[in-house]
Amino acid sequence: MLNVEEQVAVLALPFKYAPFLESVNKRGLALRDVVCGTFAIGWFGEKQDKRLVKMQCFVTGETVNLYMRPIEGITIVADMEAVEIVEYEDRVVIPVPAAAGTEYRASRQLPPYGPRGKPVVVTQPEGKGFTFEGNVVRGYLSELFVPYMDPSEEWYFKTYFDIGEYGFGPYSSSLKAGIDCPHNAEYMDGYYANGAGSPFCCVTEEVSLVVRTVANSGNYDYVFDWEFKTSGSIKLSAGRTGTLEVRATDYTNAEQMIGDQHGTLVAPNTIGVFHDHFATYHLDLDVDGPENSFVKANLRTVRAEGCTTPRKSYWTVVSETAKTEADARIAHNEGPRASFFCESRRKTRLGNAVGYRLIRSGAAATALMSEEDYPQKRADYTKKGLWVTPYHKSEKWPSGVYVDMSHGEDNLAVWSMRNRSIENTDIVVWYTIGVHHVPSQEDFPLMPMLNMGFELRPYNFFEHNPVIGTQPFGKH
Ligand SMILES: [Cu+2]
Repeated sequence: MLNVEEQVAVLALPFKYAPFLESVNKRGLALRDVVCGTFAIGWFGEKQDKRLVKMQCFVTGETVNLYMRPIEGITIVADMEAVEIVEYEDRVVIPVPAAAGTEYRASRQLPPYGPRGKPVVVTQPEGKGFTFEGNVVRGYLSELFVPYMDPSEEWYFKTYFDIGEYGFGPYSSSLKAGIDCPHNAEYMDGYYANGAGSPFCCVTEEVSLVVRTVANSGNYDYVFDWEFKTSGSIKLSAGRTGTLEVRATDYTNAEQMIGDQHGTLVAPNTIGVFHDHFATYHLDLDVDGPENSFVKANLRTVRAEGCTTPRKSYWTVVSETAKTEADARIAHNEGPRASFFCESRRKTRLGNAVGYRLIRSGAAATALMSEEDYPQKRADYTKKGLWVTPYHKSEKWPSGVYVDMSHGEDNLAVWSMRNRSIENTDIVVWYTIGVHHVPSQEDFPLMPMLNMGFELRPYNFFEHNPVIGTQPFGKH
């Protein structure tokens, strides 16, 4: 992992490096307006004996939206141990996109303004309806793989493992009442090595209970919600907002762009590059105790032969309990299937196995890079949407422990090759929600929030609908 301190140390290097100063000068930019960022270099088959990182620089000047103003065409490689630039190339000069139109702060917008929203007030006249009492579910977001689809010199390596390479903890945002969470929310502090604690998690009631954290991953802001409903359902969502990662270009109109493209023209001289978001959740669900099994509820069409009615067909559920890991590696496009669920050996009074099911949402993209491509090897678990492993305390992060410059030798797909038994044991479900992001002009200069998620829902867990019998609001 790249820690904050070592990234800060190498980020000072370009400003003392003569060839870079010359590149800035050549482009007619003011050095005081230039800021740089560090980018994990990945692994592309080469032998590595140094901890290297690449840098890309941006121009601020009249805007705070520096991500919309990349300085293109320059490759800077730094050695993080030696804290020195070890490779530098200024390959091509491409215009830096203009600052005009990139401002997103409400206070800096100019007329004509859009319609004004009416105030919304959330009140709980009788106080909060919850108390904190230990853990409910052991689950967390374990990796976020974001590969970009531009194979050019300055972009090919941009295949981020946001959690394994950078971590989300150090980049968690302090949450502000009324902006990040409603006014009735309660906050919890987070603590990280090498970082000061700050409110990083809020809990709020909006009929259901929502636990929210926000992380800034470079240009992206991610909003992670766990919504606990009174029905026993848990909705997990990963919202994305912030700014696109854009590439500067000579193009000023989409009609000039012909041939194989790697993005959408979202502003003059600005291409929003195609990419994916694969968010992998580690879900250690203990449904009525740790010993669970994973069941696939497959739907099968049956021809209604020999029936006395005119119907020709119907579908039915053919359940299949996964015995080993291989039985539970599931691609998102496999089906048709009613659901997957984890069940315990305990039964309801009616004799159904007690369980929780996982309901997929529309965010079911799977990796489209070829299997021999290096970023894909490092994240080959993204070829499947769901994996089940027996719980093992060292298997926490699906892309491995040492993700920066990893070769894909220690990851979920590798562990799962042992094909261990997963029946009636403490199992972990690894579920990946995926989106292929084809940017559009609405994503500029700041993207509206896009949510992707899934739901964990009781499946014969209760004897009947648990909401029946709860008192309506305000009734005593
Ligand atoms: Cu995106």
